[in-house]
Amino acid sequence: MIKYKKELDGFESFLKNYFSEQKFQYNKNRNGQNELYSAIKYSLFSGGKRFRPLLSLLTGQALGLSAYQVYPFAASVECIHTYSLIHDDLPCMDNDDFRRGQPTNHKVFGEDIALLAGDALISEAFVILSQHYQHQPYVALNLIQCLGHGIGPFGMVAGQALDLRSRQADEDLMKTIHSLKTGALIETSILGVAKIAKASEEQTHHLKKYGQYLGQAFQLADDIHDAASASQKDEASMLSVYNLETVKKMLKTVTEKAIDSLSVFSKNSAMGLVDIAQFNLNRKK
Ligand code: GRG
Repeated sequence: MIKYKKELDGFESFLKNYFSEQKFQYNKNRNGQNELYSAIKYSLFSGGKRFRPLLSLLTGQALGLSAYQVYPFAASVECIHTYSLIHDDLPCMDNDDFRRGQPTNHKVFGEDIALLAGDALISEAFVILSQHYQHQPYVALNLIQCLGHGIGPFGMVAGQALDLRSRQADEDLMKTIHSLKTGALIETSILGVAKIAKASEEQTHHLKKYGQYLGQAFQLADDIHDAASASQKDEASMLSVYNLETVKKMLKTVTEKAIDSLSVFSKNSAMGLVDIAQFNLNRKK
């Protein structure tokens, strides 16, 4: 999203700095450790869109936060997203050889190191939160709980488990799978920022609705993209229930609903959240 280059560049610098700190410099004599750090960086810096971090930053703009207040949370979300992709690609899950046009993490580093790189990214996400928000312990605790809830047995991981065991899901089950597997982290990217900003109940309620619709829209855009690129996998897709035209209409409708949920915010403050919803509507990757 070229309009938000400044925001994305700022985030990229934060993430790069964090993962190039002394503690991530490896000792050349320690084989496993240097492979682990390389595997982490390989997937973290391999051309992801940074959709969720940008979403967090734009939520911050809607709530009057500076980018610096949001970077650490956005970084922790991107660590989690990256772990989920590394693990999802493993042979015991989706068994993919390529991601973002490059060999998957386990193809380069082996299954053992890829698994550990994912594990390490989960831990690091929580270290980032506790470290960067320690001057506001209540906020830090809220963020840790919010992220843990969004990605755990009541969120993303539950969605993955359901997806693995529901090969011919009906529409209702598919919506549940998508709202957990894809939607929960998208919603968390927004709700965590509401916690940093100590947003009002009313603001949080509307942001939650926006996040739920945007999560649905993101997954529909993903299904459409997979169909167009013939990369459809053995995963729940709305295209197994509806034809392409219908799924495109559904995407447009939920995008409009997402945007309508922002009515409590001024046009100016909500502009970024409207833009990112529209970006998703038209995205090609
Ligand atoms: C807990 C192992 C585990 C998995 C969680 C996220 C996930 C579930 C699986 C990934 C499979 C997948 C492709 C889901 C559809 C939605 C999605 C997360 C797409 C990829 O996200 P993008 O488009 O990726 O933001 P980039 O490459 O831009 O970072």
